[in-house]
Amino acid sequence: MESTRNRLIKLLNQEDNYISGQQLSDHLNISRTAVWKHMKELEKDGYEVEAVQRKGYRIIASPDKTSENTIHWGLSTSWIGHQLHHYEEVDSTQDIVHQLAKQGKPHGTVVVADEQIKGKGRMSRPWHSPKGKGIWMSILLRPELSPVQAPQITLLAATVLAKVITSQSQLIPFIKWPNDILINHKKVSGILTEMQAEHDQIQYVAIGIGINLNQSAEEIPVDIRHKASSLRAESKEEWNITSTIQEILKQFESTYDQYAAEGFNYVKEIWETYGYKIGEKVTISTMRRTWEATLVGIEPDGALIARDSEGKREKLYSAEIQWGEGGYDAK
Ligand code: BTX
Repeated sequence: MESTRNRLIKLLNQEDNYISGQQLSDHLNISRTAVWKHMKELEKDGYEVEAVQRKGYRIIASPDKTSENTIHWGLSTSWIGHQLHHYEEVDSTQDIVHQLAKQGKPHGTVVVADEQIKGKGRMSRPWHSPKGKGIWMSILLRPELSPVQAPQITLLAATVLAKVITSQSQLIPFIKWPNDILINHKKVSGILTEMQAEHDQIQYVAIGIGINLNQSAEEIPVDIRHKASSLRAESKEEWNITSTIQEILKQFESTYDQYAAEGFNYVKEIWETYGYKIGEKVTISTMRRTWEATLVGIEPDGALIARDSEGKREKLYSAEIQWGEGGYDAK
């Protein structure tokens, strides 16, 4: 059910059309006083509402700050992000989404924060998440999949981010297996997937997405500057956080629906077109040996497939890959 606030925003935002207080109260089925209170709230959120006598009201400027309202407004999805929780500051959006999942919140619930104090990467590594500089977001999914298929969702999320970056800029993103997004060999985004499963059934999956949007090169911490960047540093353009979140949610929903209908091959094909060093030679070191291989693609269980010089294919799960010259090697 759409909130009164959202319906109010939509009514006020009809191009060139003013709408009277009475019409708003009739449409929304609330009193004139309630309409007025909502208007005040909108102004607090940063909307500018123009009031013209005998004509009515309309929105002339919407805020550039991120909030539940600004994300909702103009979000044309059917199941993702309808339940949306925005925070100015959290330890980690993953912690919050786990709590919400345990409270029974639905498939498609989204948590967004302006800043994370304890943003986390894989294997408890830290994820730098400075205030207002990027997208720090978690999505709750309740897929009907077996736990072994969970890596497919991570791969899917990476294709979504690559598609959004491609559609919004001239940048050329690559997905470094399994789930880093690189631009010019530097990481601009990471994905953390955490899963709760029982009796061979996924209860829920929490997909954490971090994207560096507007840090300048100097704002990237010194210790990772050689291997990390932001979309702004690479594109030389400012990125709008709210509209990029909307774009990701829209693209996520359509990719997920298509995947649910067609299966993993749909994701595999897109992933491989963006795959970093796919079709190229790299050096691989496993516990047993070090060898030269050509990267071929991905498997339904999330493994990376490599082919050795004799044409023998091998599945890699957590091999150390030396990505080669100009490549991304650091952890
Ligand atoms: P990862 O383990 O692949 O990457 C973590 C590593 O990346 C760190 O050890 C560091 O070297 C480097 N790093 C740290 N911060 C950044 C950054 N901002 N940009 C580029 N490189 C960085 C990747 O883990 C998964 C990251 C998921 C982050 C999201 S944000 C929303 C959600 N909440 C949360 O706590 N985590 C996820």
